[in-house]
Amino acid sequence: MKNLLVVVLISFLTLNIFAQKPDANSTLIKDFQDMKFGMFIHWDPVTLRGTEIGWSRGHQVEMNDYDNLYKEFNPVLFDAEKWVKTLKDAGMKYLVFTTRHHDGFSMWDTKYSDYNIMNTPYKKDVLMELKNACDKYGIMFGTYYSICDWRHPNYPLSRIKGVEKPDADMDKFYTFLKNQTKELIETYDTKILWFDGEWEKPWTHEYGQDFYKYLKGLNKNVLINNRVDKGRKGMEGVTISNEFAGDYATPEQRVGAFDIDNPWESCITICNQWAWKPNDKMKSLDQCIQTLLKTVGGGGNLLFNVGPMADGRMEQRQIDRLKEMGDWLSKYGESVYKTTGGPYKPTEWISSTRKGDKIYLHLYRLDGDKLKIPVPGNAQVKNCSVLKGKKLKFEQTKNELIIEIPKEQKQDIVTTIELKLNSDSGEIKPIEI
Ligand code: FHN
Repeated sequence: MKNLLVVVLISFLTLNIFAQKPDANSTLIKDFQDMKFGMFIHWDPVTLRGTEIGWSRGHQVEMNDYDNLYKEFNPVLFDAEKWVKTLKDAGMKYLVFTTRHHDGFSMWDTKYSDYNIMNTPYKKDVLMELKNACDKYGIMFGTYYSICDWRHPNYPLSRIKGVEKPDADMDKFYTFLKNQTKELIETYDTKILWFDGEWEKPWTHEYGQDFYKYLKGLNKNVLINNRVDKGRKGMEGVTISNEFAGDYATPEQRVGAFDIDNPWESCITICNQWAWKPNDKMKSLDQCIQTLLKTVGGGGNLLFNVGPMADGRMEQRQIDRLKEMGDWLSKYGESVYKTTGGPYKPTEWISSTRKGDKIYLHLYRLDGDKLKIPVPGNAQVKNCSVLKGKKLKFEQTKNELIIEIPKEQKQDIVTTIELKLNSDSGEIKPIEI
């Protein structure tokens, strides 16, 4: 009898999670996947020191110094519309902004902590300004929110040797998390809750499941990543089983593994550090474009991170790099937006996307002028051309598709080839090259 009760309880809990998960085919998830490309922004008073947000507290920056930076924080050159225009010019479709990172500083006018942006010399609600700018320019507004809080007295861990919190109370801390995220949903109408900092011991699978249910109860259409619970497989980002809550997987600082059946989004930095760092190394345009195309080719979204400076500006070199990406997308974006990954799985030198009766090949390197790849399943290629360019000669044998790409037809950074088929590309099973 007892075993039967346990089985019934586990089934109920699992079904309960399913009950809140948006149906994989719902427009919510599909619309998010169709956007393909978003901007991640890591920004708070730590930019005054140019060290890593959260992690440098009590390490590269002495704890009390870190915790008092907000008294100096005055980003007078912050302009939310400029940031959102930079996002749009990059061809990005959504924003995820760090509202509170592991250091516990809240970048909005929250009622639940005085340690917030309104108590800085700047005294303005940057989150509301960003939300309004996103609404004005048709950009989906999303918010990053850290579960762990190394400063908060009720969160048991500080991550600083010798700094203990004997009176920490995790249940009280969970109430704090629920109150703040309720503000993000009800006052700022966030469409995405991008959780992080779930990996430490104090946060449990029970909290994660309850939190997901609570948030979906506030708004069933808010997208919640898999870091709300404990099911994320490290930096690979995949969810280890359906028992764990979360609407999509979150590979970090890497292009995620090919998966066109489950939603996922790679979060990757344009430089090395998440928050602004002086003279940080920035990715080349080739690296940026290939990162985007290989992510999309694998079935994922790319959340590409910038770290604005303490005065409120984004670095001009980062703005310029993002504009270069946007210029490429304005010309060849049909091979990215609203596509599905594959059918050819990404390799180091080629990736692909598909939409309707078309397959797009993104070719990064080709020795010689003949591209030889397996045939696209049972589909017959009817036409082959450089996207926005000239027709290409091709031959389709029983097992091979051979495309001639004369040197003068090759494009900078990546050569995008459009294959027009005699059938729907969606029917083709994934192909290893
Ligand atoms: O510790 C954070 C890190 O600072 C950054 O926010 C990334 C973004 O996904 N997440 C954590 C590291 O996995």
